[in-house]
Amino acid sequence: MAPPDPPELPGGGDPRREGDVATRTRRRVARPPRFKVVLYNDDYTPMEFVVALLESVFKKGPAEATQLMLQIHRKGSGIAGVYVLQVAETKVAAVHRMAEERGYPLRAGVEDE
Ligand code: TYC
Repeated sequence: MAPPDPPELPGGGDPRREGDVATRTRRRVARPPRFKVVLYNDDYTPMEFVVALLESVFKKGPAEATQLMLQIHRKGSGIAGVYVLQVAETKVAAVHRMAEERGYPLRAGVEDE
């Protein structure tokens, strides 16, 4: 009969091959890099539009969306969310498309985490 599998441990190492907890290397893939989607303030985009966009595109609740919009309004920019690159770029494109449809100058961008 085969010996039972060793327990799963943080880091994913295999005790049968590594032997020592302190020197074990990762066996599984690394976490993919993540990117911030930054939203920028401007003087023309209506506050209600930014709140609605934070709810629909970035899945914020109404209270968090309102607070974040006000923070961007006061400080000049704010982080709408953190995502893998392809998702971050899709969110930025959605912001720009929705703003342009209504003639608003709202801008968003992707930054390294
Ligand atoms: N400053 C805008 C106004 O007073 C509101 C606003 C907030 C615009 C956040 C953009 O990312 C933004 N209507």
